[in-house]
Amino acid sequence: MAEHFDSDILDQVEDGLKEPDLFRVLLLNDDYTTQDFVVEVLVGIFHKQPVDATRIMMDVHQKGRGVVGLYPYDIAATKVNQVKDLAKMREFPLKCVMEKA
Ligand code: TYC
Repeated sequence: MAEHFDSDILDQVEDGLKEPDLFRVLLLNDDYTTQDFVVEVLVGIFHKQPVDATRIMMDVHQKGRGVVGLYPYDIAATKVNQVKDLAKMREFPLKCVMEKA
């Protein structure tokens, strides 16, 4: 009976329109990864404009970590893995992590 269900949950079941949970993807600073490589990652994997990529990279460089974007789980996990694979291939210790927003 409808009145026995939480109305938000009932609405979600009926219309199937629940927004996906979002995950923050963060880059961590280190002393060895080049600034150019971080900008390359932000442009190539996160589709940032070069001017925005440079600003984000400098923010991470100065503060130690920074949010790159908010994505549904599968997209966030794919981007974290792409950064990991590319950094390994280029022999940089760059770390990229995700956390529930
Ligand atoms: N700190 C690095 C350097 O000066 C640059 C850097 C920025 C590295 C952001 C990682 O997530 C990072 N070469």
